[in-house]
Amino acid sequence: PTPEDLLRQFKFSFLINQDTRTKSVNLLGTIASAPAILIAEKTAFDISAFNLSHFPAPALLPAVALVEKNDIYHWFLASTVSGVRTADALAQGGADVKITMIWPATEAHVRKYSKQNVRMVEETAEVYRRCVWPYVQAKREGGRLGWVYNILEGKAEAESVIVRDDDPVEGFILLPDLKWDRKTMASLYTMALVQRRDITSLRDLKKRDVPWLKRLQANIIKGVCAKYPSVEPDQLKLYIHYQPSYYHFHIHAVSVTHDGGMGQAAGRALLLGNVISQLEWMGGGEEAGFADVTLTYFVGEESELWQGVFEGLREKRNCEEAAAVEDGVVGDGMAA
Ligand code: M7G
Repeated sequence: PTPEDLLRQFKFSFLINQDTRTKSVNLLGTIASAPAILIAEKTAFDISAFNLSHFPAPALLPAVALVEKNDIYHWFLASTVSGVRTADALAQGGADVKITMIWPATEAHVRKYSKQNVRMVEETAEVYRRCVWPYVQAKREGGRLGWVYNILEGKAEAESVIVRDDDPVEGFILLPDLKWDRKTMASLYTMALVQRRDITSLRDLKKRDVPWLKRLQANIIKGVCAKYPSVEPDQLKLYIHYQPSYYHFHIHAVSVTHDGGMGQAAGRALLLGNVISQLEWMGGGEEAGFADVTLTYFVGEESELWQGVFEGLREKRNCEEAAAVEDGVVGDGMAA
């Protein structure tokens, strides 16, 4: 038999592994009674041969079903396979593509989703106060939090909410993240938006918030595990982004098996447990907190933060360093 014939004879026994990031499965089975392993991986979109202006050919998708819509964000499950034509077939696992539609998209969205170089930056407490805080404030006032307020006020995604606690101080709303297809448990991705509107990001957390953060941590874990009984507390990873894309404090609660790529990388994600411990052991009184420390992280060169703050600081530092070297050279010459 040809290798193709052998492949077709594969009899499936077990799924032995799954990778939600590479979208691959490792299957154990038999071919002609001998053990066989198949590693099946979805291929990357062919951006050369394919006419991308027609991808994913929405007009031609055999079936498409809206998962959720909030403000300018919409996400769908769809099928590119002609056999899957009905919403029922999609719901039964026939969807092979998840599509997020941002419409109407702003310039900032185009930048965020475009390929770009990435730079490490060091944000001191002073740089934060002087240069970054005005940017954060402008972002908060720029209407980018519409989708967050829709959720908090019950105007969007209300049916999907896992936990709703409306207490203005203690409260939070736990719900599936837009990134999750809501069916693959290995890539479970939820988020908790706090009711408080006075915390823009990690930078605003203080020692006095430790008890509140601990209660939040426990309640998020309890909420996810109650909703999805197959998940145990130590199978969840809780983290905070710095910088976040949206300046209303929120916590990500994700399956520990899911590889979240750059969004979980050092330089972007901080584990909630470590944040709490760092605050607890920080010197100073109750008002001490992350506003006082230097934070190192990465930013994209297309971001407003890079272009408006850090690129300029880098140029200034380079100039100062060049001047110092020059001074050094002149100094040495004179000494000789
Ligand atoms: P972030 O840390 O501010 O930035 O997280 P990131 O988007 O760069 O990760 C915001 C989180 O909110 C992300 O995980 C988004 O996928 C998620 N998210 C964004 N929007 C617009 C929505 C939405 O409308 N609904 C839900 N449920 N999640 C969203």
